[in-house]
Amino acid sequence: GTIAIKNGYVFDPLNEINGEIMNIFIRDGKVVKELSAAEIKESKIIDASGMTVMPGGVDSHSHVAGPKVNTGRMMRPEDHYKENLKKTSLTHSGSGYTVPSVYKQGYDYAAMGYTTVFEPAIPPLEARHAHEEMHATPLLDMGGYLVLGNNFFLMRYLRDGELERAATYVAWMMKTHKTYGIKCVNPAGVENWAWGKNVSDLDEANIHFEITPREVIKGLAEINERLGMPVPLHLHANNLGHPGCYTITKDSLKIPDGVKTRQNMDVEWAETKIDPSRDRSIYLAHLMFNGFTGTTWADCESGVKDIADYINNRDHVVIDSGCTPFGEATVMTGDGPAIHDLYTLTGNKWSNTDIEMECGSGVIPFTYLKSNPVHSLQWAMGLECLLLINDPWKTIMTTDSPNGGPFTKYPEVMTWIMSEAFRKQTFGECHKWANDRSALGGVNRELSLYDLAILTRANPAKTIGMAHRKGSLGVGADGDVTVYNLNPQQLDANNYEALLQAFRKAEYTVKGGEIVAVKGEIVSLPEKRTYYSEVHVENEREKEMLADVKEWFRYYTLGFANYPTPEKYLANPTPIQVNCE
Ligand code: MFN
Ligand code: ZN
Ligand code: ZN
Repeated sequence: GTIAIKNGYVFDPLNEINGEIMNIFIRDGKVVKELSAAEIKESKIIDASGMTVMPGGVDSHSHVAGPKVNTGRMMRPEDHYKENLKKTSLTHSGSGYTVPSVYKQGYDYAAMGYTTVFEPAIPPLEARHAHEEMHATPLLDMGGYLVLGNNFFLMRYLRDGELERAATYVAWMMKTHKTYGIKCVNPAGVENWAWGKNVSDLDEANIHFEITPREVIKGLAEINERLGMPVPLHLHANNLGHPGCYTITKDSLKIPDGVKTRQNMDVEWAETKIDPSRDRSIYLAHLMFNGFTGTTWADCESGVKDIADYINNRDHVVIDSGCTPFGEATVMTGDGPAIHDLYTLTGNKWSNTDIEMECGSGVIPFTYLKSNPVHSLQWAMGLECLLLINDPWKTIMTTDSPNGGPFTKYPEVMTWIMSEAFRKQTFGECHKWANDRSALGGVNRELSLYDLAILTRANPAKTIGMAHRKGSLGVGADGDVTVYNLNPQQLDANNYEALLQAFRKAEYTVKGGEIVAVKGEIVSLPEKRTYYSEVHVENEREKEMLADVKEWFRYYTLGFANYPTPEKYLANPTPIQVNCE
């Protein structure tokens, strides 16, 4: 079919289109230059005059699938009462506020204009579960990063200096678990947590494996480029959520400085003006949670300015913010000890899991309060992450959903970064530490719709190597489009209610050329895709590596044959061919 989105103000940063009035044409799911007069007659037409048009939203870090997400759903019945959704003739019923059910999360994202979401932490042994939940999440094109920073094989290979074998192992793991990129969570520390310990320094060797966080980060960053991966190494740094953690964060970012990026995918690139390939060697997740100075919660301050200065002066880092809008959250992470810390602080019910030979995780409910000094500071720090880094192509807007708050709070975050008046309003309502202990109060920067399109579409897509089809309205891109009922000519940052309203419910969400949501209501449910990296390495290398893996696989409680995730677990499996050097 065909569709024409007419006369909207278009914001498409990958094509340097900044609010021009244009028509967007889509045929068979892809953006095309034009449609014939006959095709136009048959087309669906969206009249977007007076409205804002952007590529569909892309979320490069949101916890939406897999065992820890499901644990969050199971351990919080109270979360289900808060919001529930009645079944319609088209849509499934659903419930959940901070951790919605799979159906609801698909509808909620689409209602806000998002079409693509990547799950940031898939444990290899549980990849099937993660894929089943991605498969069941309607409307969203998805993919996930594989948790590898505390993997027995990798820690052993890296410690023994066997970089090539480690790279071959990672390539095999990507294919085997149908995942898209490399994730590293609290490197070397989660292994120690199996023994009730952690690591607190980049050069502290963990027990048994005797490998340091620095060695793991360096090894994985090098492997990432050697393999030609779509995504930079995706790092959840050590000491997360500890006062004083900003120094280890900054030092971690220095490790891959100088590792040359080599993204080598076999894809058809959509037309873009800006080079759509990734140019960063490290993606630091949820900077806010890693940006505290001080020694205790009583003396902590924001260290985001210091990290932002470093990032402003270097070109190899991209971050997502992990903003914390106030309210309820469910904190979930592969970083088990970080959850234990929050348990000792709050006494809330919590869960912790060890995934044999591979990784771990934890989950705990958490509420960010405007009356709380630290939570107010955290709110300010999340916004600092997006406003103190000068180049928007180095930042991505997230709440690390549901860690800082659920993704349905994005409209608030979008409005805070666009409106100083809205920030002032919140400063007035929250604890004074937000102002006293961060630099946010002195920031008068207000992002434009063009900047916003970078932070929520173009840059997440470019960063994770999806700009060949996402985050762009260039010819050949996927026909994913958001139309917001917002007239850029009449945009008034002081009228933040209008911004909030426009962002909460997109006027139209178009996915693959089909209208899927109108004013927040789901109107169709086209098929979705799952992307993963099929990394090609030499057969002989793989054989040799597998002989070793099979030998050690005796220690798994699972048979080797039951380890892989077959393609049938994926919705429209879409391998990205990746060529190792
Ligand atoms: C991400 O995985 C991911 O997430 C993330 O909540 C995570 O009391 C895992 O509640 C956190 N302390 C305080 O609020 C401040 C200290 C307190 C004190 O101890 O003294 N200070 C005051 O009360 C100030 C009093 C003066 C004043 O100014 O009012 C705690 C509390 C907290 C702190 C709580 N920390 C946790 C933060 C959340 C989530 C970390 C990590 C999180 C982990 N990825 O005159 C006057 O004005 C009086 C002034 C007052 C006075 O001095 O008395 C997954 O992949
Ligand atoms: Zn994380
Ligand atoms: Zn996260």
